[in-house]
Amino acid sequence: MINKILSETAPVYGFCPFDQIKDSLIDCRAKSRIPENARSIIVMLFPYYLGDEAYDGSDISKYAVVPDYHKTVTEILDNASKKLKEAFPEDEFVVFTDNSPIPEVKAAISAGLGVRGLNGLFFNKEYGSWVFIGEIVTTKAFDYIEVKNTACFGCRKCIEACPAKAISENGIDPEKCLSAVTQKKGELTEEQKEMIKSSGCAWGCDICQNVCPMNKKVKSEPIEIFKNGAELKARADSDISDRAYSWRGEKVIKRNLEILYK
Ligand code: B12
Ligand code: SF4
Ligand code: SF4
Repeated sequence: MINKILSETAPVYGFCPFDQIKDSLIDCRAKSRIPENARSIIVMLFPYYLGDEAYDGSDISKYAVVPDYHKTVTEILDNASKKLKEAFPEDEFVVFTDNSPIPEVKAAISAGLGVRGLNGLFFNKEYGSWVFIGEIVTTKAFDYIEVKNTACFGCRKCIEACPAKAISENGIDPEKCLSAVTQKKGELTEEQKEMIKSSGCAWGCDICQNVCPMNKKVKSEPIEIFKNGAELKARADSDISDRAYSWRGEKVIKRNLEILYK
C-alpha cells in the first residue's frame, strides 16, 4: 500500500531514519511543524530536466524555467500525505520542500538515493542533480538501508568553473554564490552586476551543475506537471506568482533583467 502511494507520487523515493538528521536540523520557523516522535523522513525526488535543447535562448536557471516547485511539489506531497493518513490514521505525515528544517541534500543521501557533489548538491544516478527534493516527516518507522559511499569523484570541474569562486573542498560559501547574489535585495556591487551579466542568467546559476560529469547522459524525464508551463525567459511585467523567482518580489527580478539587457 505505502509503496503504491509513494510510487504514484515520485519516480524515486527512499526512507531516512529521523535520528540521522535530528542533530543537523536547519533553524527555521518550519521546524515547529515537525511531528512529535518523528521516526522517519520519506525523501522524494522530483526531476525537472527538460533536455539541453529545451533551454536554448533561456535567461534563467533550469530550476526556474518550470512552474514554481514550492507550489507544485507541495501540492503533490500534500496529496500523498492525505492518502498516507487515510491508510495509517494513527500516524502523522508532515510535508516539506525547500522551506524545510530538513537539510534535504543530507536526507536524500541518507535515504540511499545518491551522492553529494563537491558543489554541495545532491546527484542521483539516473537524473543527476536536476531534481527537487521534497519530504514527508512521519511518526511511522520503515526498513532503512545502510548508506556507505556518499562522495562524488572529485574531478574539481565545478570548482574551476564557478564564477564566484564559491566552491572549495569544504563545501560552498553561500554568501559568494551567484545564485544567492541574484536573490539579493537592494543595490549590488559592480563586481556582482558583472557576474550576472557574464553568466547570462537573471535568476539562479547552473554553472557547477552544467559542467559536472555526473550530469552527462542523465534522463530528461520531468514529472508530469513540469512538462507544461515552462518559460525560458524571466519576466517582470505581469503576474509572476507561479514562477520560482517571485518570492523576492518583482523589484529583484526586474533589477537583474536590467543588468542583463541594458
Ligand atoms: C539555503 C539554500 C541555498 C542557498 C545556500 C546554499 C548552501 N549550500 O548553503 C543558496 C541561495 C546559495 C542556494 C543556491 C542553490 N540552491 Co539551494 N537550498 C538552500 C536550502 C533552503 C538550505 C540549504 C542549507 O542551508 N543546508 C544546511 C547546510 C548546513 O547544509 P550544507 O550546506 O549541505 O552543509 C552540509 C555539508 O556541506 C556538510 N559540510 C559542511 N561543511 C563541510 C565541510 C567538510 C570538510 C565536509 C566533508 C562536509 C561539510 O555538513 C553540512 C551539514 O549536513 C536547501 C533546502 C533544504 N532545506 O535543505 C536548498 C537546496 C539545497 N537548493 C537547491 C537548489 C536547486 C539550488 C540551486 C541549484 C538553484 C540554482 N540553480 O540557482 C543553487 C545551487 C548552489 C549550490 N551550489 O549549492 C536544491 C538542491 C537539489 C539538489 N539536487 O541538490 C535544494 C535541496 C532545494 C530543494 N528542495 O530541491 N540554496
Ligand atoms: S564537477 Fe566533479 S567535483 Fe564537482 S560535483 Fe561534479 S564530479 Fe564532483
Ligand atoms: S551555483 Fe554558480 S556561483 Fe553558486 S557555487 Fe555553483 S557555479 Fe558557483
